Amino acid sequence: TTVVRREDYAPPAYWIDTVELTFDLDPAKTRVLNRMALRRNPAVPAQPLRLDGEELNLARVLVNGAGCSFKMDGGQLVLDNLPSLEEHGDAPFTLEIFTTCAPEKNSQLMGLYVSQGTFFTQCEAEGFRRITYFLDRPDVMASYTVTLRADKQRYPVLLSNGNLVESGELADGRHFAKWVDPHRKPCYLFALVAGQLVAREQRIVSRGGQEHLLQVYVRPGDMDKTEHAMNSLMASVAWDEARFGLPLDLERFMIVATSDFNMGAMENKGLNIFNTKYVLANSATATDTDFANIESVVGHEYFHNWTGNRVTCRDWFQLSLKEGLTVFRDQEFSMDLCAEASARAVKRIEDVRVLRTAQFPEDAGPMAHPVRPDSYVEINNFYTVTVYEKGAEVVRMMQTLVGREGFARGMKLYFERHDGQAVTCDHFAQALADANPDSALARLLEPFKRWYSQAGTPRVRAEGHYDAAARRYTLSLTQRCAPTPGQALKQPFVIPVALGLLDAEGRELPLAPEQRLFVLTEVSQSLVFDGVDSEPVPSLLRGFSAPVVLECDYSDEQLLILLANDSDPFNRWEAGQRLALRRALAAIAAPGAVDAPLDAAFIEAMRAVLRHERLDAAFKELALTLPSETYIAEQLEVVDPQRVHAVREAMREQLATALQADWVWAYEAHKDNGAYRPDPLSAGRRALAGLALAMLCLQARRSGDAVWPGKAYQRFKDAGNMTDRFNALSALVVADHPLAREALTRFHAMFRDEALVLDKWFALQAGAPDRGGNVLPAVKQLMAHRDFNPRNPNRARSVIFSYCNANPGAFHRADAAGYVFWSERVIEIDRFNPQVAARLARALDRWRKLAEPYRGAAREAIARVAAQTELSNDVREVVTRALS
Ligand code: B3K
Ligand code: ZN
Repeated sequence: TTVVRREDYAPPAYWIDTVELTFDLDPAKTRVLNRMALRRNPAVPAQPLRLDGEELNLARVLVNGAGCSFKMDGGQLVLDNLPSLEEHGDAPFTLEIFTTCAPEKNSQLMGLYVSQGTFFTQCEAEGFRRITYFLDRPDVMASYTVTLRADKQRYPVLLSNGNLVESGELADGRHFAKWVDPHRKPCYLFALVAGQLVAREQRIVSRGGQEHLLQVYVRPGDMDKTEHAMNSLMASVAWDEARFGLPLDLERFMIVATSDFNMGAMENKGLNIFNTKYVLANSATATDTDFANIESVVGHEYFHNWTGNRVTCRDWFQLSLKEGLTVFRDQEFSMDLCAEASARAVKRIEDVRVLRTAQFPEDAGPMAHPVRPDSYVEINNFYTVTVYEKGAEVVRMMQTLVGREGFARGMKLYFERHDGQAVTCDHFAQALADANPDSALARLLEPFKRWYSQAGTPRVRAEGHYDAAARRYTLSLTQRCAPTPGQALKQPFVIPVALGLLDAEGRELPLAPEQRLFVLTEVSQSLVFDGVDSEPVPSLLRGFSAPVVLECDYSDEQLLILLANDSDPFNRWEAGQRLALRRALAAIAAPGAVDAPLDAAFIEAMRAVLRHERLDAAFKELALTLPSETYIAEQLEVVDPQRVHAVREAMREQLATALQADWVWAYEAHKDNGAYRPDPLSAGRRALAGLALAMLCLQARRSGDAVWPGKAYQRFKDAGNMTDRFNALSALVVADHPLAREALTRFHAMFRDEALVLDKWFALQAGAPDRGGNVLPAVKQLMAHRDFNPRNPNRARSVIFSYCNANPGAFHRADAAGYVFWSERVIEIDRFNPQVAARLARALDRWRKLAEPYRGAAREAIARVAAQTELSNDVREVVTRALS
């Protein structure tokens, strides 16, 4: 294994100007002719040409049409006799390379592979080298012409990037299509698709009057699930034009769905390839969450067309240049599509919840890395929540520092300067600062960029002091950040703290605009507010203005004031989470058996939120959902996962029982039966009705009441959409009611031909609350089910990841059986799909925090994986870091 370091970056020794690819597609043996025009990069000392390749069979190499000598070195094809190496030999030259590969044997799903009889490609980050020998690095940008040849019956649709310029018949029932991409691009954005597909089409006219053809390609039976993806695509095109003045730069924009895909989707130029999970939806098969995810992933990939494709990354360390920025853009897009301000806030809370439950643990664990990493063994391991979600928060902080208009100005300058280039995160930050010379960002640019270079989640401690005689309130803020691998000491971060002050009645105190945003730049700073008549309650980090942990010794009374009154919906929700967390931590620390962790004041506060007349349903659902086990565990030095699970379950049962009548009201008042629309408002009503039903079934489990499980079963059968149906099914499964079995059987029978729905069926069972260790045996049974197939990433995730990564109460078993299962699956999956295996390997990242006997057993399980001689770089890097 070799470590790649950011500081070792060197520009390429050659440029590739044009690429002509010709494919003879055959699942067993595809022939690829790659004809390139190259020239030496005069800025770099003359040296041999080294082309990357992986699992290719090389047939022939021609330079300027003639045979030439070459050698192989660690997978690379090395040409040291090139004309341009001779003196004054800087003239362009052509290189033709003939190779073959075996797409049907490609189980890694990187490069060219076959899924259900259709050819697909995935090249990011380094998959293009599995298609042909190339300078497989993002700073080499070329113009592509692609000819696809294949059997016409089996592969009637032949797609690649750009525009179709020619197509026709060939001998022997074969046909061809020739595509020209008008834009230069790095090879990771190359794509081809060939198979039996149908397309939903939509013609649109952009603001500038240009016409475009939008297409969503799916398998013939799935046409009835493409409307939402197309609507999302049209909304994305309109939004990028309206908000950033960025138009669609292609005549044709295609999305193609495949059921075998390692991640969510891929932004290949003009030919996005998607996991079916993020394309296919109708009200009968997809939940509100699916609809929302499709909207944001379609948006995300579309927005990459500018942030990623027009301006790309110089090297893979700059990944967040495109990913952080594009996540920020898709989050803003989803928020801007919300008609109501309350729905925007709900989206923000959901995004922060992801950050805190997934990224904060990453930042505190063995895989912690800066938003711009300094080194990697396998780049695929660095498509992380840090690079994506924390990266998006870094961009959002910049917007906070320059304002929304200033940010739009900065984006404009960024494209003026860098369109068509491969650049670094510094270029982006510099453009934002230069476009806003009077802003705090311009003043603080260098220290601000520590967000890119320092890993770890800063903790900000806030302490308020009220001086009644002087009518003065002083707030002192202190920051610190724990060491992370390779970074013992940290410089202070630039932390924008949006804030407000409330009086004891919950009224907002008037503050000047500059007082509402404080930028913390030192280790410790104080803010003074004069003319304050009584001790205020500070509302800090409004809207989650920075990705930090805020420590503040609020009293319960203060939190109750914030929960009931804060004008900032995020902090209103946060106050409720703090109250719940405080109770959870107390019950975890208390000796003896878990006993009623919740007190009357908390329960009454929750009742007031649930019954509130003006709060909307989506917010109520979030506020009444307790912090996750993962989030609770992160607050502890030493974690006993069973104790955490027991406490949280006890809290849920208490809420279910104490608010029984309120849950009945909530269910009856929010279970609409009208036509389904996936808008945030009605989705919020369904979410609250779903939570209420789950609580009612949980309560029934304790009381032995049969009415609510019966109603849930009825609801399950009669539901007019998947959200309501699945929520009812889930309520029965989570309550472990005898009717759950029957409902599961029925559900499977109803959707036996809907792969994405079966994924839900598997995931629900593998993620169910553990009762006396019953989940692991159930998971093993699910793996023996005829519909289980570990080689399909969605299916593997729905069973194995739902258990190992998303069900801590069932996974962390005192008998270590969960860990043994995990190690077996990591080793097994690694043999055919290292990327998926490496994700699974991350399930034990936080093993050092575990109490015994979990800690020792987890360590052993990781060591067992590490002891394998035949491990991929992907898994090797994860387990090595976990043990170091
Ligand atoms: N850029 C791709 C991710 C590729 C992952 C490669 N291991 C999807 C996205 O972020 O939009
Ligand atoms: Zn992306």
